[in-house]
Amino acid sequence: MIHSASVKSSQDNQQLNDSLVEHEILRTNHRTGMSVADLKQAFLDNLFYDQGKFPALATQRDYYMALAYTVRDRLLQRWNHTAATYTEQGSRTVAYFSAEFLMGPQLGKNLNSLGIYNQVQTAITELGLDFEVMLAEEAEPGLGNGGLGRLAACYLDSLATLEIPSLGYGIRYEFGIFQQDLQDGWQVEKTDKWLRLGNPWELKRPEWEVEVKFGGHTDTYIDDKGCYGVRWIPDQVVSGIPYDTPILGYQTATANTLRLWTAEAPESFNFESFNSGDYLGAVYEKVISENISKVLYPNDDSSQGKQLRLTQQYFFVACSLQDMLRILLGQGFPLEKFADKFAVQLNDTHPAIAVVELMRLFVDEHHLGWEQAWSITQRTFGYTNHTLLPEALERWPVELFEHLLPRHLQLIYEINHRFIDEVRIKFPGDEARLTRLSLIDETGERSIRMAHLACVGSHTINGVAALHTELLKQDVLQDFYAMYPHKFQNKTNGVTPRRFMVLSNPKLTDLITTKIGDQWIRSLEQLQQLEVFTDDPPFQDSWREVKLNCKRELAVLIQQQTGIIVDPNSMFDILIKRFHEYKRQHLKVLHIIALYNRIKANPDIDITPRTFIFGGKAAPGYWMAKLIIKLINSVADVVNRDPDVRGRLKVVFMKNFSVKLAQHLYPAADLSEQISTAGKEASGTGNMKFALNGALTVGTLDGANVEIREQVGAENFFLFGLTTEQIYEMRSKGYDPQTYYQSNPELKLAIDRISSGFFSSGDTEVFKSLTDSLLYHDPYFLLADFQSYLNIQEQVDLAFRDTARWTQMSVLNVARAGIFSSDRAIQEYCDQIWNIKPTKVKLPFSNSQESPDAPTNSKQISTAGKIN
Ligand code: 26Q
Repeated sequence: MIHSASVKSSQDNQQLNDSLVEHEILRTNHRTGMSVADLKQAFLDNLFYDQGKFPALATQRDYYMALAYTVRDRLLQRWNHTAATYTEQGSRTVAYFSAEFLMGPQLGKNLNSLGIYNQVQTAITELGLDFEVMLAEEAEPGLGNGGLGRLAACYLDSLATLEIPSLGYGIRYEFGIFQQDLQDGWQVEKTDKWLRLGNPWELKRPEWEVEVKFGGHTDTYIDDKGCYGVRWIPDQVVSGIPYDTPILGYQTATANTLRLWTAEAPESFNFESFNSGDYLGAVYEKVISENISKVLYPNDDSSQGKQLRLTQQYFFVACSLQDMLRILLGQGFPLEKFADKFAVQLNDTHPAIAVVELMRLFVDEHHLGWEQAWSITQRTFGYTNHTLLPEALERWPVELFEHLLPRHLQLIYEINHRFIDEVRIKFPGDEARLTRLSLIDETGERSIRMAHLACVGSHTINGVAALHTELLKQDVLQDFYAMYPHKFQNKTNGVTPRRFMVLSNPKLTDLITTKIGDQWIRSLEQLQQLEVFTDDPPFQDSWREVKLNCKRELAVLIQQQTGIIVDPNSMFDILIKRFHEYKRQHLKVLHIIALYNRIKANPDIDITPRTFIFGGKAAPGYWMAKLIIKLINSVADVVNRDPDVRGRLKVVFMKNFSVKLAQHLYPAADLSEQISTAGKEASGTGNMKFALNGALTVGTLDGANVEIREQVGAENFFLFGLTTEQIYEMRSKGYDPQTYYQSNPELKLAIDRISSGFFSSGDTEVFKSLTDSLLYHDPYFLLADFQSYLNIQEQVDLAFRDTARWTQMSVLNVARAGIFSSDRAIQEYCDQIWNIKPTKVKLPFSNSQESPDAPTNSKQISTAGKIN
């Protein structure tokens, strides 16, 4: 849609342009009007003409689609004007390259952005239909694993809201993250067929198809000017077809684009096979091509050099860079202006091959000299690192590269050669350093270190929380820090308040807005103004009432989904995130077992009632993570049924954690569990979502927890556990978990109860690998942190019983967490990494024709519908 030749030609055609404006004005009421009457009319129109249904035949799906198209028309209007503005002004543009975008449901979000949530709710209700059911009908696009993918989505929201021209580039996976089911307490995976019933939010743009080469070999030649060149003769060509989704800013006219690529066989696919009568062979080729964008890899921690994964990465990067060249040249810019037109951000190393592909495009296809090409390339890219786990650093076998991307391997060797020369000049005679820094890992199977490629090819390298960035500098990337200290920056993550407060917690939103107005939604630091109400009793009452309401709604959902009845007056203690040993969900389980054991030892013990809620997926191949899920469900079965407990403890596992489900969980939390081993969690973003919804955090000094604690004040944060330094020290001195096990009776009893089969109907085998790992290795220091965790949880219990104090702390958490807005983060990226300013988009006329009685703020009643 942006900057195409057809836009150009229609610009030239003044007559058509004038008619379009006139047409738009005439059609406004029918097609893009915002009043309840217009919305009703549009909905019925879409039901009739788009779905081809009259009401008696229409299904819930038809209603959802008709409503989605109604909303989409209003988005398209803004999208078209945004595209026209950017084309006209040749705006500098951010291209956010990410293998994952975890967008969440679009309907409610877009209604809020347009400011017509209430009008649409009224329109639908007046038509005698159920708006909540329509919201629940939407299949979530689960095109991401967790934090990194959701961060990309929050950043797109902020980019549009801050009116920054931007494109998100990624892959349109046919199957997103698997759907998680439970069978006998074990996770089972089901494919995520999110596209089965159609996706009303995307537009296919076949006219911008591109071709991507794979495999084959290279050749050299001398051109007619006598210049040496390299040609890549691939053995496979695949088509990339873009699908665009508009990303509307919060109550702005800016609608940016998320452009996701689908792989198809080219039109002329395997002509020879066809002609030689090998019809099935030709179809087989087609199937192979289409596999590329078939499925999202469901692991978020380890990179086991899988060819299809590298193929996916190169595929979307090659498509996106070609697309950007089309835009650049189409707007009349010379190639040399690439880095002035675009700032590309690499979301981890998944798109890092872009550094090499851009060099290939410049040098091989557009015949720039190496130095000039390299200078543009380095000025183009910024690289964000999201991990401290050594096993998560991407490496690809040289052999795989040779086979899949032979020309890129040559270019990597050349980049490496020049880089190593640079290192030699800076650190003469330091051969060990060269080995450490090289883009090629020569130990064992030779492989390409993608993080090194990203560091060398980028102007800026950033971590995602202050501690993480320090650890990158001192540890994971220390040699690069020595080489390029000026490249390193910190950009602490942020989350969008539009989805994680306004949309998901409308009652809290209203309460805040009645006190401080609604500007905080775009300027989250204004939440500070709440501080003056912290100790105001009526305000405290309202605050508690909002939280209790959210907990009641969640209790309903929990009962619907699990059959478990929970008490909304108990403390809602929530741990939701991907399952990983470093995140220590099993430390939480040890805590629960310890409390349970106390009850068993003394059934009349005075104990603060708690509802423990877990959620999250385990990578299908990660045995220990799946075993921890099974353990949670096993403990839940015993604790929830034991009459001695008298309902004072309840353990709930909510299956299939997703953005949709998350929106019901953050608002209902009293306590946010952020208990990773210090030095392991890069940042965390759930921690921010909880704090902004008034939950208090129990956490280690890890990732952004450190900054959350600084912001909200140590007295309003429940800190426990070893620091990163203490962990490093213990590890180097030789850590023995046995000393803790033997000397701590509560710890010993908790582990023994698991080993003894107490939670597994006498089966002493099922959890053996888990207890053995804790007793003999404990790589994540659960045993070392256990007592500290129990102690702080006693403080949590006490604090919760003092409702006034708890409420005060809760308000202060919200009031002081404004800095964790993704708007703040994106503003920092714009100022300090991308050097980009907003481009204002104006609609040519005002079309806000709400009926006078319709409120314009975004407000809603929350859903208690189906989640899965
Ligand atoms: C790599 C190679 C092959 C297959 C999959 C992958 C892969 C996919 C996803 C590796 C990692 C991921 C995702 C990582 C992730 O989500 N990291 C989290 O990023 C958040 C946003 O910055 C942080 O808050 C979290 O701390 C970090 O764990």
